[in-house]
Amino acid sequence: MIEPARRVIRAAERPITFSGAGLSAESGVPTFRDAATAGLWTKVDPTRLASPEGFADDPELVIGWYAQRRRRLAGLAPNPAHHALAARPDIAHITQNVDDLLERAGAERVLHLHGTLLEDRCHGCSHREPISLADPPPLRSCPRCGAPMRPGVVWFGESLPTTAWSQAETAAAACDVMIVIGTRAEVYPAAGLIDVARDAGAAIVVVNAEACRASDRADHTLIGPAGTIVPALLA
Ligand code: BJW
Repeated sequence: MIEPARRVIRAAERPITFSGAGLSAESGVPTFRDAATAGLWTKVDPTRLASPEGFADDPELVIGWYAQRRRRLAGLAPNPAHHALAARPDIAHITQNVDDLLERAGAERVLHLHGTLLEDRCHGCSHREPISLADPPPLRSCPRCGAPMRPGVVWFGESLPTTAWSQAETAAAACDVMIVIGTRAEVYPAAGLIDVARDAGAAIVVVNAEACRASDRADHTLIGPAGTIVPALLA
């Protein structure tokens, strides 16, 4: 089943990827919604931990949860899917992931739609600071305005980073193949990029451990682990 998709990708002039948590799952990063693999949202309430309201209610709880995730990420490594993608500098990457595993594998063109765990930003002003994953900071105040600092990620109800979003929309509208990897494609507006690419005439290739909403919009769906399928697809 992989050969037709491989041919489409080989012939592409402007291939891009759109990825989610499943890309990093084999590196040991938990996904969000997988019951079988204890996705994050199956254990904790996203409205308490990944929303401005949750942060206002209990900032210590939120900062502590992100500190655990950051320390865990510090000890992880890119998997064969990240390496295969990074080995293709002609492919641009749009990711919902807040990890840096694509970059650690050597990928240079990566747009992060949901921010990054590698920096904090002020909850009140535009101040940003890089942080250490291995030694994440405790709850603290912004040195500029005094509001609390929080992880530089996008929570529910928050806008996506303007530059990354507009570059992603442009890339999706201009690509001729979009490889969708490891996402249930349920979170918007990010998931809408699949429609942007498809409506512009791009072929959609989905690599996912299960059938998902993206499969309905795909020309080729490959069900299985990204760490095995992506290297074979790009070989
Ligand atoms: C494997 C595998 C392996 C496993 N190999 N595969 C319509 C339009 C616009 C917005 C909305 C809308 N409807 C609703 C909304 C609001 C909301 C939303 O989309 N909600 C839905 C849940 C319904 N969206 C928002 O709030 C967004 N902001 C927004 O809309 O702003 C506009 C606005 C602003 C102000 C006022 C009014 C409007 C923001 C969304 C932010 C999402 N944030 C999170 C958390 C990031 C921080 C953190 O990490 O803590 O981002 S939530 C979480 O979901 C995270 C992810 O990036 C995102 C997507 O998850 P993903 O990657 O798809 O993971 P999973 O677990 O769902 O799927 C993994 C898949 O991989 C599974 O299928 C597995 O089977 C597979 N897999 N192992 C291959 N080895």
